[in-house]
Amino acid sequence: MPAILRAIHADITTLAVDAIVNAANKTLLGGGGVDGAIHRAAGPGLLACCRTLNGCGTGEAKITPGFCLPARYVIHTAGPVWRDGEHGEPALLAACYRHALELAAQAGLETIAFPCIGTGVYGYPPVLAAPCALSAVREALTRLPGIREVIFCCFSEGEQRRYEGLLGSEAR
Ligand code: AR6
Repeated sequence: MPAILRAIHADITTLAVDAIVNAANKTLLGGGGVDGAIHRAAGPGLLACCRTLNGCGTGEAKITPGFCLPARYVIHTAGPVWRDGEHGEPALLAACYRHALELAAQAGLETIAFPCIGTGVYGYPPVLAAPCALSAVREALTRLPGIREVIFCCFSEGEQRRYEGLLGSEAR
C-alpha cells in the first residue's frame, strides 16, 4: 500500500502520531516557533534528553522520545537559514525531510507529521518550501515502504490550502 500523504491545519503538539518533526536549530536546545511549542508541551525531560545529543547539523536529524506529548517520538531537524536560495537551501531543506523519514523508518515508525520546516524564523519562502518538501517526501517514500502516513501539519489555513493544491495536482 502506498503511503497516505495529507495536509492538515493544526498545532503539531496535539497530534497522536508515531513521530512529530521539530523544526529546531543546530543546538537542539530549544527556541521559539514550533520548537518552543514542542518543548513546552513535552516538558523538561525533552530538553534534558536533547542536551545529550550534541546538536544536529543543518539538514540532519536526531530522534528522542516524546515525553509528555501525545506523539511517541520527536524527530529534531535543523533547517537551512534562507539567504537567497543560491546557497544550497533547497538541498538542505530536502535533506531535513529525507533524514527525518529515514530515522522514522529505522525506528519502525509508521506515521509522521511535519511542520513547514524553515518557513518561520528561518525565512524560507513558503511558496518554494512546499514543493521542495513534497518532492523530498515522495522520493524518500519510494525507498521506505514501512512509512504508512505522512502529515503536513500546517499552522495556517492558507498553508494547508497550498499543500492540498500540490497534493491534488500530483494526484491528477
Ligand atoms: N504547530 C505546527 N506548526 C507550527 C507551530 C505549531 N505549534 N508553531 C509554529 N509553526 P519556525 P524555522 C509553524 O519559526 O523557520 C526556532 O526558534 C510556523 O508557522 O518554528 O525552521 C528554532 O529553535 C512555520 O510555518 O521554524 C530555530 O532557531 C513553521 O512552523 C528556528 O526557530 C516553522 O517555523 C527555526 O526556524
